Amino acid sequence: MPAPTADLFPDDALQQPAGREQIGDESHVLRGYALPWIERLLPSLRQVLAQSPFRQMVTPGGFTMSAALSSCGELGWTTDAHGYRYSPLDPRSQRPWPAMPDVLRQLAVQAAADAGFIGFAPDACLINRYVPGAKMSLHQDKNERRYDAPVVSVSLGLPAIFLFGGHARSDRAQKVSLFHGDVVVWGGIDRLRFHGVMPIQEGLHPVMGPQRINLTFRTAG
Ligand code: MD3
Ligand code: FE
Repeated sequence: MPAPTADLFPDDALQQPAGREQIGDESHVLRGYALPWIERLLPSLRQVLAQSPFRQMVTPGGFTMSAALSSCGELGWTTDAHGYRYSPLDPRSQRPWPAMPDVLRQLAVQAAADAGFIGFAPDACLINRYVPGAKMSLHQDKNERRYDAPVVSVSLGLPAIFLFGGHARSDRAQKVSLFHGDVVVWGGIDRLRFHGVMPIQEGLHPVMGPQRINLTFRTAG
C-alpha cells in the first residue's frame, strides 16, 4: 500500500517540521527560530560590542573586508597581513575577547540540537556587521581545528541573500534568503562548502536599523 501522504505531499519540504527548511544534506534553515530570544539577546550583544567594537579587517591579500567584525567566546577570528586565524585575544585591545553570553550560547546549542546536532559546544562566536552594499565573497571556513562540529548562524536585521555553493569554488551556488530571526545550522558534509553573502540592499529594519548583523557560532579550538 502506498504511503497515505504520497499524493497529498509530493514535495519534500512539506514533510519537515514547521519552519525548518533543508538546504543541504546536513544543513537546515530554522525560520524565525531566534525571534523569541531577541529581547534577551540584544542587550547581551550590546555589552559584547561595548568591549570589542566592530572593526574592518584586512585580508592577507591586502583587501579591506566590507563586513565589520567582532567576536566573543574563548576564541575570536581575526585576519591581518600574516593570515587568517583564531586568537584568544582581541588584537585591538590585546585583551581576551568578551565571554560568550549564556543567552547566545544557549540559543546556538538548542538550535543545533533541533537540527540534529546534540552536544554542540561552541567556543567562538563571530559577529559580522553588514551595512547596505557590504557583502562576503565566496569562501570556505577552514581555520577551525576540526570540522565535525556544526556551524550555527543567527541573522538579525536587514535581509540577505546567502550563497550556498559546492565543494569547488566553480560549483553553482544556490541562493537562500535569510531574514531577521532566522537560524541556519550547517554540519557534516556541508561544513566545507563554499558560501558567501550578496551585497546587502538599502533598507531600515524596524529593530536593527540600517544594518544586518550575523552571529556565527563555531567550535574552533
Ligand atoms: C556555510 N558568514 O562568517 S553565515 C562567515 O552571513 C560567514 O555573515 C556569513 O560566512 C554571514 O564565515 C554566512 C555563516 C556560515 C558560516 C560557516 C559556514 C555559513 C556556512 C560553513 C559552511 C557552510
Ligand atoms: Fe564563512
